[in-house]
Parts: sequence; C-alpha cells; structure tokens
Amino acid sequence: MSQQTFKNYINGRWENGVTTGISENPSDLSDVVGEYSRADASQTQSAIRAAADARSAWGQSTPQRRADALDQIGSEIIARKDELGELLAREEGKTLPEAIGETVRAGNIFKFFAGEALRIGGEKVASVRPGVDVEMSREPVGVVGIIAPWNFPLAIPAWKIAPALAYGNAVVFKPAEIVTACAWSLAEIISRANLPAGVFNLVMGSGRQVGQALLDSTLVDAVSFTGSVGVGEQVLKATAARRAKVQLEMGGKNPLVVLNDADLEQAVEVAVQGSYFSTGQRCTASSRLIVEAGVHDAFVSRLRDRVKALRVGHALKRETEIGPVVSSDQLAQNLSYVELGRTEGAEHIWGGDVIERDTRGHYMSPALFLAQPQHRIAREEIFGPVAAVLRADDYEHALALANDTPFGLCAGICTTSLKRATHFKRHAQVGMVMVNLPTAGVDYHVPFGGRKGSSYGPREQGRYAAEFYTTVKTAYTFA
Ligand code: TXE
Repeated sequence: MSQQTFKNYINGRWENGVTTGISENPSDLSDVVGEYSRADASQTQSAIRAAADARSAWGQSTPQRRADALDQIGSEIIARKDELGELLAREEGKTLPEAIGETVRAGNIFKFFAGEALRIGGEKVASVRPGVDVEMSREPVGVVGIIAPWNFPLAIPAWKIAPALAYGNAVVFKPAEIVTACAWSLAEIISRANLPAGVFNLVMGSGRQVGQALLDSTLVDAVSFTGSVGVGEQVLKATAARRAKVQLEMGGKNPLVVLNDADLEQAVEVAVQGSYFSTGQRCTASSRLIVEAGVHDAFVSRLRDRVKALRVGHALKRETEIGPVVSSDQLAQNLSYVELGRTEGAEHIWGGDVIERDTRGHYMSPALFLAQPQHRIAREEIFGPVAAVLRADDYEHALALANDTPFGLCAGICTTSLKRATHFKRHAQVGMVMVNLPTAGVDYHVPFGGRKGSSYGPREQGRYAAEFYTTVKTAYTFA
C-alpha cells in the first residue's frame, strides 16, 4: 500500500484532524505505513454529538437492517484477509499468519453479531398480581465510547464495535495511535455498510485529548476500554463519577502450570506458543510458567533449546516465528524488565537482548528466567517476549502460586490427570482456564474476560456481550 493520510470519520464524513501523526512499521523503521489525522477534544465532541443524534434512529432500526450491515462488514473483512492481514503485520509487527488469523477472526466476529442482532430476545413472566403481564426486554444503551489498544488492531475493535452496533448503539471509536492504518481500514469498510450518518465514528488522537473527551462527555452512555492498568483506573474513576456504564480489560500475569504427569513435549509447545508468540504482546500470554519439581529441570532444558531456536525477524518474512516488538517504548519497557530480573536475582537462562536484522526494527530475543514468586518480573505484566519459570513443590503449591497474583484473566495447566485438571478448572481464580492448551488463543463466540485486577464489568464477546451493550427494561401491563 502506498503512503496515504488516514482521516477521521465523523458524522458520515472523512475529516482532517488538527495535527498529523505517522504510523511506522516496527519491522522496518524506514517504511512509513501512513500518515494519520489527529483529532482534538473539540472534534471528538462533534463525533459524540453526531452519535447522540443518530442513536435513536439506529436503536429503532430493524434487526434485519443491522444484521445485513454487520454481515456485509464481516464478509468484506474475510474476503480481504490477505491484504488486511499484510497491513496488520506491517503496522503492528505480528507475523503474517498471525495477522491473517486475526483478520479472519475480526470478520467472524461481525458475522456472529449479525446473527445476534436477529436473536435479541426478551422474557415474559407471570405477575404476582392478577391480570398483570410482566415483560423484560433489552434496549440499546445509547452512545458507546470504544477505547482500544494496539495489540489486536482489528480483533479488539471488532469485538467491541460489532456488538455495540448489533444491539442498536451508536459508536465513537478511538484506536491506539500506533495502529491507525488498521483502524482506518476497518472504519472505511464500516463506512460503506449503509449505516445512517453518525452511527459509527472514528476519532484518532491522543488518550489525553480524544480518550479523555469520551470519558468526560455526559452524552457517552457507556465506555468499553482495553489497555493498561493505569489508564483503566482513570477510565473507571471518570466514568463512575458520572455514572456511565463501563467495561475494562487490563491484562494479566497468566500462569501456566506444568505437572509431573504432563506430556512434556506438548507442555513445552504450549509454553512457547503462550509465552512468546505474537511477541508476548497478548493480555492472555503465559508469562509465569509454574513447573512441578519432578519435571522442572527437564522442562527448562527443553524450553531453553526451543526458545533459542525461535526465529525472530521481519513480520512479513515467511520463516519468521516471532515478529518485532511494537514500538521503541514497549522495547524499552521489556528491556528494563530484563535488567530488573537480573538485578533482583532471577536466574537468566536465555535472551532478552536487542538484536539486529536486515532492516532496522524493534527486535529482541525472547527471554527466559528462573524466578522467585516475589520477583517483579514474576508479578507485573511486561507485555513482551519474557517468561519466568517458578518451581512448585507439588500440585497444591502450583495452584497457590497460580492464584498468587493481583490479576485473574487466564490460567492454564498441562496434565494428563483428569482429577487435577478438574480441580484446577474449579479453583483457578480467573475468567478463563485452559487444559493442555496455551493461555492465549480463544474462540470468538464465547465470553472473554477476567477477575480481580484484570477486568471490570460484564464480559466481552459471545452472547454475554449483551449484558454490556444493552439495558434491561421491565414492563407491566394490566389488561
Ligand atoms: O496502553 P494505554 P499502551 C499494557 C502493556 C503496555 C502498556 C502501555 O503493559 O506496555 O499497557 O500500552 C488510550 N483517557 N497494555 O500505551 O496507554 C490510548 O490512547 C482515555 C495491556 O498502548 O493504556 C489507547 O487507545 N484513554 C493491554 C488505549 O487507551 C486513554 C493492551 C490504551 O492505551 C488515556 C495494551 C486517557 N487518559 C497495552 N490515556 C492488554 N493487556 O490487553 C491513554 N488512553
């Protein structure tokens, strides 16, 4: 794709912002993906007003119309998976197969919610009073502000925008600034889906201006946010102060438990995939590998060999298994945690170095440490290709370590024992549990979300998304 300026989409028109920004290719910093228009708070307010004006007509549109629009969007995304996947890999740095997979997922999410638009139902129950009918129905919430991160530039916006539109809400979408080409491409597809002007708006710009305007506007009825813990807390405070509905997804420090009875080869593959693929930039990444004493040394030795052999490189090269880190800020954060791991006494096994490739990019070798539970590298979300192994005396100790975290998004276990797997599924304090599967990599049609410090508010995805994107009305009729 040649270089172009990506504009904001406000009230059915493409608009320039007040300044411009540049989107770079993290695999090759000489490759500018595009220039984008950065909006300010006042342009964001225009988008919010447009959404507020459009919400009622869209909320009353037929489910068929909404289903048709979402189906068209999903079909186009899937039909263009190779081109959009390439753009995604170029802009975010995940490998081409990962990026194409994400693109198809985004398309499937729109198609899933096309079906859900037709399935919006209610309930009728007997009243406790004679001659009275009671009905419960779901109505749109109104204007939804969507604040998205960079790590899934198509799938995360899709799993917020699709249910918002399916259930009849108007949307103001603010993407992360480093993935604006992907955001614009998605918006461009949505702009041709025959939605009334104002129902869907794209506003690109800083969190401080665009994001904050969404949080503060009394016209925004609900905010769905995915990103860091710190910003999530600000989102929560601002929305709670004006009693807006809010949903937060803020990451994790997900454990993968490997028991003595595990299939070791499978466990190593599960760990490599969960810890390092997508450059570790997944909220569901397994960054704590909790290994039972009997297999600890064998597991670490096999994992080290496997990690050493991982091919880090340009996201668009066929042989690449791990793409670059997304940005210089994220690379600096990863390297500072590698340094911290060393200084706080974790045993460095492999990697964590800046590496050079043919093109200048944010490349680092995947890092592996043996850590203690109190080490910060074993407690804080790093969001890069860095994993810490913790030794567990037995299963009970492993479970206690798995739950010893302020986060609670996902937890995995590798075992051949049905008894242990079942116990773990019951007692892991998380929103999602995996048995003999990587912690990262979930289906698109079932709920996604966590407990404790990872998430707040109703679940995302699947039919459970209705909890957030609708509000319930109870109607009484005496006849
Ligand atoms: O996140 P931010 P960033 C974590 C990960 C990463 C760190 C920073 O550790 O290293 O966060 O990433 C918008 N009001 N995760 O900088 O800042 C911002 O513009 C309203 C984990 O990308 O939280 C962007 O659109 N909005 C996570 C979005 O919030 C604001 C995925 C997220 O940005 C705002 C991504 C404000 N005051 C990062 N400030 C996961 N685990 O899934 C910023 N934003």
